[in-house]
Amino acid sequence: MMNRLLITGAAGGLGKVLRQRLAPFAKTLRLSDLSSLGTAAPNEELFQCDLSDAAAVHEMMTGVDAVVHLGGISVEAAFKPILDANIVGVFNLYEAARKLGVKRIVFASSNHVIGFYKQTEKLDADAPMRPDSLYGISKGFGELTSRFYFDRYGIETVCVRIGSSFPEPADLRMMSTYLSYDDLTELMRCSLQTPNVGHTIVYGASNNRDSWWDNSKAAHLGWQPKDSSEPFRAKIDAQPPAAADDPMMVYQGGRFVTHGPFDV
Ligand code: NAI
Ligand code: 15L
Repeated sequence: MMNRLLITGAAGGLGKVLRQRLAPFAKTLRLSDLSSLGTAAPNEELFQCDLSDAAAVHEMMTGVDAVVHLGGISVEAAFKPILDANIVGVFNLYEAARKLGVKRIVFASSNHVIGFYKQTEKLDADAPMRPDSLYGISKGFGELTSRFYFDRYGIETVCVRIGSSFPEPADLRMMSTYLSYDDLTELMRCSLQTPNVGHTIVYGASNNRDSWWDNSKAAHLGWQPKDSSEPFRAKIDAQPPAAADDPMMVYQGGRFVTHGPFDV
């Protein structure tokens, strides 16, 4: 078992889930966020900071064995907050990892790095990025940064292109992108514990019937999703149908392709 695992973005939706579920895999969880993290349990250390603050990020990373990096802006937004949280934030994280010798990071990337592909296309890890938003661009920056820090410094990263990880799918698109919390947890465990992951890109989706993503190039992780969106199909089918040309029905990133532009 590792000594200390850092989870950034621990006050967020997935952070709250993984705070509970990753506890068995480390003696100590260090939890970080810009927002309040509540009260520390006996196995927890809390560290509130802004990812854009390099000195604070260095302190946050001190004494850590591995990181699950969830922190940052998680939807489309104006460029400045995305620049600070997701671009400067990821750079600060990797620089701290380099200086402190942290050797494994699991990066919460997003399907929005490939969101401008049509839903008729099947993608694997080698598909060129086609971001659908400034948010998607920032996740692409994170993936490229992690690639560089592996090639140059040997810091291993699993980039998880998370689909839609919520208690249940909200619409027809999410029937393809849904990632259950159980499958997410197991994917995080595999990403943290598999030896020699190098630099891996994996799509984070459950075993959904109408998936667009092929994870054969991440087979070495040994991750086999067990859930699927099928139990929710009747509920989603009961929703009023969207028009065939609604971006939700056309693009892998759904309506993210239409957001913005925003003022800086
Ligand atoms: P969330 O928005 O609920 O959580 C993100 C957390 O990051 C928040 O608690 C926020 O306070 C924190 N944060 C934002 N800016 C920060 C900054 N400058 N410094 C420190 N902390 C900051 O998002 P969620 O759904 O929990 O997602 C977690 C990660 O997974 C995000 O990176 C998101 O982009 C990614 N992701 C999530 C998906 C999902 O379906 N939930 C899908 C694809 C990617
Ligand atoms: C994401 O990247 C977002 O963080 C999440 O809120 C959802 O919008 C998800 O993608 C999705 O595509 O459903």
